[in-house]
Amino acid sequence: MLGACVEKPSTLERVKEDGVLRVITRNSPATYFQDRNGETGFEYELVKHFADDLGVKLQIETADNLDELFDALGKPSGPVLAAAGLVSSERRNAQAKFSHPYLEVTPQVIYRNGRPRPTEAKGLVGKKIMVLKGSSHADQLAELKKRYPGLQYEESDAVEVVDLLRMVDEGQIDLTLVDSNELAMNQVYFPNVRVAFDLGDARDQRWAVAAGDDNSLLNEVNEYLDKAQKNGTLQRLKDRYYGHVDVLGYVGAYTFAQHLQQRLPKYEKHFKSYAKVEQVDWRLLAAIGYQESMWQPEVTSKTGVRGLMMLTQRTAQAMGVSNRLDPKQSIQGGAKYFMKIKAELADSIQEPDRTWFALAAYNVGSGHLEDARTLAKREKLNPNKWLDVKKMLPRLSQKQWYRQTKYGYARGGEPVHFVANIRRYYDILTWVTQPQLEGQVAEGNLHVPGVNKDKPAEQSPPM
Ligand code: BLG
Repeated sequence: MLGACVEKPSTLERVKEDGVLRVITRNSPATYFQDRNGETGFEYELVKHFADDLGVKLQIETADNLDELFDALGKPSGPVLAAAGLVSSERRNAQAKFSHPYLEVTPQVIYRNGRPRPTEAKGLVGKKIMVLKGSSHADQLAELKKRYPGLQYEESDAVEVVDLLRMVDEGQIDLTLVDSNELAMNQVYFPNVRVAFDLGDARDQRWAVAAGDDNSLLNEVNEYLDKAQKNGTLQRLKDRYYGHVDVLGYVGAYTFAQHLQQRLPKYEKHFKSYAKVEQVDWRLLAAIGYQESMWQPEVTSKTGVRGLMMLTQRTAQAMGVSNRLDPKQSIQGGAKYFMKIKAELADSIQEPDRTWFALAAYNVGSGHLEDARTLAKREKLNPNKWLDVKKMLPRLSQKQWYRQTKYGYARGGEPVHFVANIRRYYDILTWVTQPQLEGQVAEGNLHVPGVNKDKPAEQSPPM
């Protein structure tokens, strides 16, 4: 009988034959959620790169809690890989085999600003604490309870990390435990949550295959993760999803969260209506407005530039703005000016760099930006790439360089920060706001991805 001597295909062979990689994850901002462009999230993007690398489609499935996730992974007809911010532990090693690490996270105790702040494990006793059921944080608390029998906590499978943070933010519970990356991403929604202290050492997140699985897929995963580490893919993802607290600082991140709730709703309709007129994403205009004035219509810079979108007198005149302090006019003028200078950029500059160049020109002027492009050419750098031109811009404030340029001295460092900050605000705004639907100009549509109402279908259609 021929069949008897044919070996069972390995998991990797099966994946390649089927042309589909079935991955189980969790629906949360730090893993997988839906935004304006459809499916997104740190785990999603990384695992999508991996599926592309294998040349197969990705099929995402979601589990409601971690116990369910490991159960599904163990089933013969189940998903073959788990990518869900998992940390290996002795208990889990019986259920799964873990990959090389891709992200280091620290468990953090979270409290509400203004309430008593515990600074060590002992301080958890007597507090109302909730964590995710089956999480590594629940394991940590179980371990601590041996030392502090008075410690009480609730494990819930009815909530997600965002719910836990909201409960702390609103004062329904005193404390929770989340990983540093989850806090980094969610800080912008919850202005009152703060880190009390790190509970234990940093730990590595890893993907997992079922314990009983052969090693074919795991080996492939490991090779891929090593490659993503070396070629910068991982770093780029980390920076996009978790880097904004590093860039803005904790104070900046919660200040932004506060302003998002208190200030943006007043101007959202203007951003949307002029974005529609100028055919630009309203959230990019809002990000410019935040960088310029923190959404304050009456500010004036040391150099006399004024208003929500910080127009110079000359720009205001050219754009037909009679009162720079009128937020509506300022947004209208800013939007129009931004699109005008963008349209005037050289055709050789492609998106997304084109947007970053236009932002730089908004801040430093098109002439100075052109000077920086010329310096880039002289240095054999690419004058059409933002990464290269931004290295040249700071030279415009050094005499040895600016005296060789057409337009001379400029505060060249400013547009570099300007663009970096706006990109950061724009990223955050795209996570926390709904896309603008055709013809719709609605106010106050802030939302938090990962909460149940946004839950995507259990089985996503193949892409
Ligand atoms: C920009 C103008 C550009 C102008 C450049 O200055 O203002 N942009 C706007 O008005 C929207 O038009 O280019 S030029 O016309 O080609 O010369 C250069 O002059 C504004 C910048 C200046 C900046 N903020 C928008 O980003 C600013 O105020 N910097 C000073 C900050 S402080 O006073 O040191 O705090």
